[in-house]
Amino acid sequence: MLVWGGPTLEEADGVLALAEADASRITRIPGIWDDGRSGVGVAGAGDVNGDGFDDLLIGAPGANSGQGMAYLIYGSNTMPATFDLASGIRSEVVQLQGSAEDQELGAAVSGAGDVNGDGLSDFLVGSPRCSFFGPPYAGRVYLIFGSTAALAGTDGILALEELNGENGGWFNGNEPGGRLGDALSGAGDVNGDGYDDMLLGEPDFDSARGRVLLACGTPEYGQGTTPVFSHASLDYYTGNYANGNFGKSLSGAGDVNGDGLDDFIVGEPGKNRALVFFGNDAISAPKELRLSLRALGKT
Ligand SMILES: [Ca+2]
Ligand SMILES: [Ca+2]
Ligand SMILES: [Ca+2]
Ligand SMILES: [Ca+2]
Repeated sequence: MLVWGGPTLEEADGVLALAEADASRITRIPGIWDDGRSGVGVAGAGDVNGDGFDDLLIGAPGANSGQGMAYLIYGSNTMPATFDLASGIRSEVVQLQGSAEDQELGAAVSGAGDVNGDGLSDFLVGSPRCSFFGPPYAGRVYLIFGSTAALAGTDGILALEELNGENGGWFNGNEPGGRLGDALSGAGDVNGDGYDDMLLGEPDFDSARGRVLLACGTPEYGQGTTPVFSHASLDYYTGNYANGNFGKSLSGAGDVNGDGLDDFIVGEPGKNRALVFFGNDAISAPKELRLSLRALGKT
């Protein structure tokens, strides 16, 4: 369901009745698969193809017997009252299809901002039950780079296992059961280098203490020859409390403290709290900045 912004969004009584709203106000986007749970993941993607219209992401993690599907829908000024996802594939829609290892693909989707500085928005799709280690599930996050060229073949399907490092790739979780990709967000530019950064949640890591990986943007994204992005070079933040599920929810926060660097917020619902992390221009030096909350004295 997509609701158009505007100065008269609400009716006179302050209620926008969805059943009565016409195409000038709302576009409905039904899922394709009966048990697809389409809409578990939803996000704005930014302008991925550079046509001036911002684009949309929808995840349907129950689709295809739980393997999951995700859809990139290109924005336009001719969105109908009801958008037919299936017939849009090939033209206005890219269907993002995982490999056999993927499970719950699309449980989280997010715009990433422009991580490689080419002026086009990039985006993230999570597969938190991805089972390349076998169950229990380590998870995987796909990063796909914006392009003015077609992301998919003529069938409209982007087979994610065929990403090649130039058009995108993936981060694999490195702990069985960690559920990397259960939550995802663009972070803005937390280290002030001009490239947008990304937050990858891994909430069941280490007895569900949880972890958040911060993947900093770099012009090297899109120049690679392998689709597997290094997990080892990422900064990360770990929770300290078993079942705290640090990283179950997270979001870029903009510049909360006005220092010119973007900040981010992470939920730790099992500990009944949220934490704000402030941007730091030293972030991205590998290893040394693998900060645990304990190391920061923030237990
Ligand atoms: Ca667009
Ligand atoms: Ca980009
Ligand atoms: Ca950055
Ligand atoms: Ca800040």
